[in-house]
Amino acid sequence: MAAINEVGDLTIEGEIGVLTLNSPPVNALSAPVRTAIADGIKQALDNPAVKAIVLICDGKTFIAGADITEFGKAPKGPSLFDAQAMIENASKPIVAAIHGTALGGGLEVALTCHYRVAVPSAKCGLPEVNLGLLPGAGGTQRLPRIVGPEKALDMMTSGAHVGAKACKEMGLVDELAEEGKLREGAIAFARKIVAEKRPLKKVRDLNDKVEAARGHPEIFATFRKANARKFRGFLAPEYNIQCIEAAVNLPFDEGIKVEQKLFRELVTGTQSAAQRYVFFAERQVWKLPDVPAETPTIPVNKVGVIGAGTMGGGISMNFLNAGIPVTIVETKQDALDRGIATIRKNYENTAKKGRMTQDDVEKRMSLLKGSLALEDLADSDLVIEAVFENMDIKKDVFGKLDRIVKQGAILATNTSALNIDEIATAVKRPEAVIGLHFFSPANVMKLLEVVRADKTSKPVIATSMQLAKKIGKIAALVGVCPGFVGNRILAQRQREAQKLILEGAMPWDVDRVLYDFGFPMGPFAMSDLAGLDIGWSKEKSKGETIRDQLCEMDRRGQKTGAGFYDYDENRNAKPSPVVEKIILDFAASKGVNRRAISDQEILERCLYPMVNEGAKILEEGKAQRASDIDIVWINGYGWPVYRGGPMFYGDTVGLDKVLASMTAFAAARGDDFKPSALLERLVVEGKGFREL
Ligand code: 3H9
Repeated sequence: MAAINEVGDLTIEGEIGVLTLNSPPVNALSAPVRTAIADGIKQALDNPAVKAIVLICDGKTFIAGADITEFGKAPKGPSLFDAQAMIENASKPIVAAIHGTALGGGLEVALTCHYRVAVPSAKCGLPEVNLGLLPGAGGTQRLPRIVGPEKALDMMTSGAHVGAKACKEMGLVDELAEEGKLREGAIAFARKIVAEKRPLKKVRDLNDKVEAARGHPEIFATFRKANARKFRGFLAPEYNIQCIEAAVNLPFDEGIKVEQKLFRELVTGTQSAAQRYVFFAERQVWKLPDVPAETPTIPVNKVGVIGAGTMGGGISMNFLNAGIPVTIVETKQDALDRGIATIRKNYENTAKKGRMTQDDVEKRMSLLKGSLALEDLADSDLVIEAVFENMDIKKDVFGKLDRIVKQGAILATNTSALNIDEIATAVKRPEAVIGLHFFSPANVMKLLEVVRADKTSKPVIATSMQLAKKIGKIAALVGVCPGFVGNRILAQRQREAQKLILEGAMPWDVDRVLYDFGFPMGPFAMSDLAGLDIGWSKEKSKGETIRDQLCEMDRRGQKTGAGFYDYDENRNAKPSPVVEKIILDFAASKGVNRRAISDQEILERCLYPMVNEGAKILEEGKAQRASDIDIVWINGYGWPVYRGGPMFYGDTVGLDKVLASMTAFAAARGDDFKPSALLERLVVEGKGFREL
């Protein structure tokens, strides 16, 4: 074996040269990897004994793409294009041998090879779209030439990782090797190519499929229309589509020019910067500086859930889906029956949509036990309480759990607002108490806030994070404070939204601005969806707020056909003249002189206090890092991923600008806008949150 460099080796096996890359963790196309490819291929081509070349990777995967950390830095070593040109124009056949994932630039390298062999467990994909990019190494022109424009549209705009068998069916993979025997299989395949004198197949020369689509612009029009909602606000899906159009309508080299131009636009733009940042933030969030990876964890084989309402039921489903038995406890038989029936109905609905078999439904339901006695939770490894949000009730439940549940178990609360340190005073083992704040619907929403209290032990934290991963959540570790991270920041936006409609805007103005920013809906549409009467009581209501007045008129949101908006029978929202009058009368009664409010003011008033609150959270150490706050807002509150979360957004706007606006607002409107000390310090230092 001859080393090419620190990440590449060339071995000669009879007439086959095997170029092996080994650059953990994912063989990304860093400068040394590109060098190893270019130099390794050259050596193999120069060696007269070699008749064909296999390109293979060590470690857990084939090349998983360009090295994302290199974007924006000065280029080093041979370009990817140079390495690919050497492969594609080689005088000897080159076979890509794929295991793990051939993604992005990795698949683009494989597409310049003359043949591709993969093990059945391998997956191929062009996931650049999820980084706000498009495949910028010829993938947009080569993939449609192999799989056809329709499949390329699906793959490139979803970023899906497609299994090797499906790849074989669509011609992306030429042969499947036996699992675990990729090297032998690829070498045997290469020998066969040589023996049969098969041609050097260049994907760039395959034109049948793109030519067949030429003159059919409806392929693209239909696709755009069908996905308009999904792609709203994102640049990358549209740019990917335009590249495939170019592949269909232009010669290969012209298509590459379109790809290059659009790639450059994306890679230098703010959307991709945000999406790349989120990629790393999603991985960073699991790392806990003071809870090292080797912290012992508690085996969780049995879960107890208290409360069979919407939240308790949703929480239970997460564990059932992961094959962990759940005992759910209620106080009344009918509530228990209703809760269990709802879980079954949810599963049956999934089965009806074909996303689960009836057998899967029964398997999950067989893991679920209902009970009216807390004593049945005695041998649970984890108990999650999801009862009414009332401190006395919660403390009472925890006091009982302390007496009943075995030592060593985790005692968790799903509270979204109450002080977990206080809840922990109800037990003699506060180190076992933690907050697991699920978001509704708990079986669907990705976010889990793991709330560490003062005395929570490290094994309890480590286990909670590990469990979150097991049930498919993205978890952020946060500290105890009112509303924790997510709702605490939300409160800022809600307060300003309410003030804005008093001062001069209408709910639909505020909603439109935030919708156009990229949120799935604005705060008033969200209130209508959730129900205006959450936390409202008819008996106590004195018409003191606009919400009180709406609820008193039975305008309680979508469910009553009216709230901040009027709704038709299909739940389409229309601005409401009734609400407009209520707001105007209300403002008049408070002596407010309403004025025209610009969209820019709405945006800044709603968003900058969120950035500022995030800074306070960091100052107080209630979140570990700015990017964790962004993860919370992207996964729990629909912050558009292409804007990177509130903290990234603050950096993008410029913290000096945020501070200037906050200071001006504070002068005119008081302490709600008081800038945080951290924000002020960062501006003085000329830094952003990302440099913390
Ligand atoms: C591209 O190719 C552009 C081209 O078209 C054009 C070029 C001109 N770069 O996810 P994991 C790190 S764009 C740098 O936890 P898994 C990751 O941060 C690229 N680093 O493992 C983590 O680091 P750490 C298109 C990368 O087994 C570690 O590797 N490709 C890259 O759960 C392990 O990652 C993609 O978008 C990278 N490309 O999943 C694929 N990838 O340990 C992106 C990973 O310090 N990657 N790292 O936290 C993935 O989807 C997953 O990492 C993969 C493995 C499925 C491969």
